[in-house]
Amino acid sequence: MKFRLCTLSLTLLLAAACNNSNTPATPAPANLSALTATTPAVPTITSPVTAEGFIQNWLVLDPIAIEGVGDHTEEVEKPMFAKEYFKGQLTLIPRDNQKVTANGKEVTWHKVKVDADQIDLEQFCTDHNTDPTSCIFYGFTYVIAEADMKVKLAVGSDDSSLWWLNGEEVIRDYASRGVTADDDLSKDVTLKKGLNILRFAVIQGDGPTGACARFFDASDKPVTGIKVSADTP
Ligand SMILES: [Ca+2]
Repeated sequence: MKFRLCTLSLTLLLAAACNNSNTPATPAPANLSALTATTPAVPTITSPVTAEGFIQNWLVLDPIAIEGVGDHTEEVEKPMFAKEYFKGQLTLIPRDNQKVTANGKEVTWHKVKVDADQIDLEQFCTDHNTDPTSCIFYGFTYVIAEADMKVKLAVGSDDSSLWWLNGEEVIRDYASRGVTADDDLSKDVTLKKGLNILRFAVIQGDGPTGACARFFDASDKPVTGIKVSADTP
């Protein structure tokens, strides 16, 4: 071990010696940057979920057009979910009316308050004069819990969808389907006391499109004691 450390030190010294003396220090590795990333503040404007636990408050990005949507299969859509369409796609803390450039086109985040259990993304496109076909939607909401709790995320989507809780992928389903509540259930995940962040991506082919989400507790009952928010402080 000592020898390896010495070798490492020597390598670093040689690298420093070879470096131009005016060159700034090497930037910190990406994992260190992540550790120092700003923690989002807890929103002051919050809303309850429905009596059945459904989340009604979201920030949704205008649809990003994608080519090749047809079969909602892993083979076709895995690369579509993997692609980076806009900077900070999975780390950005969006706010209402914020604009980002995705695939070279300006798109906007919109605050959405749904009346029913699901977000109607086709209606969302009508409301904002965008095209709800062959596209991918990104959504975001804060989930505020009063205590740590072990839960499962339950979602429905039209069509395929991918969901992240606090940066961790928890559900991915390739499917051509309408929105049905609880079509997909995550493994046990933890809602932390305080602020949590839930994100989704939905790939839409044609026709209707939408999504819904709620949490189930350890007794398989909908979690209703949480607050949600689409109001970034
Ligand atoms: Ca559809």
